[in-house]
Amino acid sequence: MSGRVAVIGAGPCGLSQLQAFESARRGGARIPEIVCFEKQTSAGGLWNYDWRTGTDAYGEPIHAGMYRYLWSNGPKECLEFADYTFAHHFGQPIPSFPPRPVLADYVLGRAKAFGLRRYIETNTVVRQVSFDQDAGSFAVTVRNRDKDEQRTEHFSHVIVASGHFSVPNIPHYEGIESFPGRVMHGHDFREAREFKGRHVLVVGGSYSAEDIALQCHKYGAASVTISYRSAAMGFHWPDTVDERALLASIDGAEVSFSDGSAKEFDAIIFCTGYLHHFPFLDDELRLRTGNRLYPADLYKGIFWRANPKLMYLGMQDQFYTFSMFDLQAWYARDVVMGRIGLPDGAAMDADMAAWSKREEALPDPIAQIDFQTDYCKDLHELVDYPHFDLQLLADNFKEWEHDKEHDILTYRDKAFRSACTGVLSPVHHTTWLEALDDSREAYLACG
Ligand code: FAD
Ligand code: NA7
Repeated sequence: MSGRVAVIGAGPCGLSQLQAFESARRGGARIPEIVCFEKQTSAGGLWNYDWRTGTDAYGEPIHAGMYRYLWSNGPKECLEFADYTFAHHFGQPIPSFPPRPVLADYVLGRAKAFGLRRYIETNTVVRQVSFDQDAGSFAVTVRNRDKDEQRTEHFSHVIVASGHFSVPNIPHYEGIESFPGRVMHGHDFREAREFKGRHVLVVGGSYSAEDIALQCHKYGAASVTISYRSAAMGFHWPDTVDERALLASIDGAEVSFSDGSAKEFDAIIFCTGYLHHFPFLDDELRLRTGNRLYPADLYKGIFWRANPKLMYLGMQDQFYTFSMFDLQAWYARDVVMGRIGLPDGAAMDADMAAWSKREEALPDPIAQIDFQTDYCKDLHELVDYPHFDLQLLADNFKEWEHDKEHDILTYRDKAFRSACTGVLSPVHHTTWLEALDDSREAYLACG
């Protein structure tokens, strides 16, 4: 078929998109020409560990934000590829909460098995995307950093898969200039041992705050205080970890909180989330949203309402990750290839309004899980992505939530059942709290 598709980013979302087209090709379909531009030197997105912070060797902002000793914060059974299972990739059953190198190996393993590399131009940054109304196509300007060359190419469709957990949101607090210790955002956190014996303040009340606090505790911080804006996470923290209301001001090493308490700290780590940041998109193409389950202006959570030839993947807040990305990618592919038609504007608006209204009324994480499950089911209905048990997957998420509430230090020691194979995973040979080696070899070694 005719058409030319640009995919921006070869992280998990971009790779899902390439996988979707490749699987159609292997099924005998004629697919459009696909070019995936990736600014890093290899695919993998955030799952690539980078020791650097700030800027990279070419002066570009570092994309990577994962740290050493990061283990999956959800069961792997909740992100398994239905067309490439963990059992298939590793050739052995593996436990439910793998460390980063193991998940990176899995994501890149599927890409290798399906030969996706051929679609990707690495070390190439997308600088500008504009839509030419008269030509009905996109002009995409990229810089190949190896060659130090800029060029513009034209595409019928653009799929933005550049992620939204990479550009940190960093608030200002009065007096912070006077703080004598380390101040950083979680995006630059790499090594928990840096905080051994230290008193650490973590600002934020979500996944990053939770996990960075746990990492600091695990690797020997003297104390960790988590300062929240809206609500305490309320887990049963170990004795050296506590939660307090939002910080109000900073005076030297002393931080005052809005509940009237104060404490001295050695370091402040902002875990205050990320910005959806697309400096390479023209204004009329740019998604503007916070981190939410149903971002506005995206029909089916994918298609830019004002111009559906532009698509976004993975822009939602995420319970579901890789499996949702696959479903989005399959759906986007089928629209590009004319297998699925888009309805008229009014029908798109009505559909988006219904999802948004439902999102606004969600009372708690369990309802949020059901919402994202239904979203995935809605996508799955129309595409030929292999069957997997989305209801079991939702049940896994809910069990995981309960495990965390029961004991935040042991939730990663639990085992879950695969929604693809039905098989219960083994329990890991070492508890998460005692496992200090996050290498693939250590993780895969038998007990
Ligand atoms: P990314 O992984 O961010 O990939 C985007 C890609 O686009 C990158 O390779 C980047 O280099 C490229 N790119 C960006 N801009 C350009 C440009 N202008 N030109 C060319 N290329 C560009 N998810 C889980 O499922 N489990 C976890 O345990 C988990 N832990 C996390 C921990 C941290 C600290 C963070 C930040 C996120 C975590 N996530 C986790 C969520 C994570 O975002 C997803 O798993 C996944 O990486 C999202 O994939 P993506 O492709 O959308 O984005
Ligand atoms: P999230 O989930 O977007 O959460 C951001 C948190 O930061 C959230 O609790 C916010 O509070 C808090 N926040 C935002 N701005 C401020 C200010 N100004 N002051 C205090 N607190 C603030 O991002 P995460 O980094 O936790 O998680 C993103 C991904 O990384 C996730 O997928 C994980 O798997 C890893 P709020 O609750 O809105 O009041």
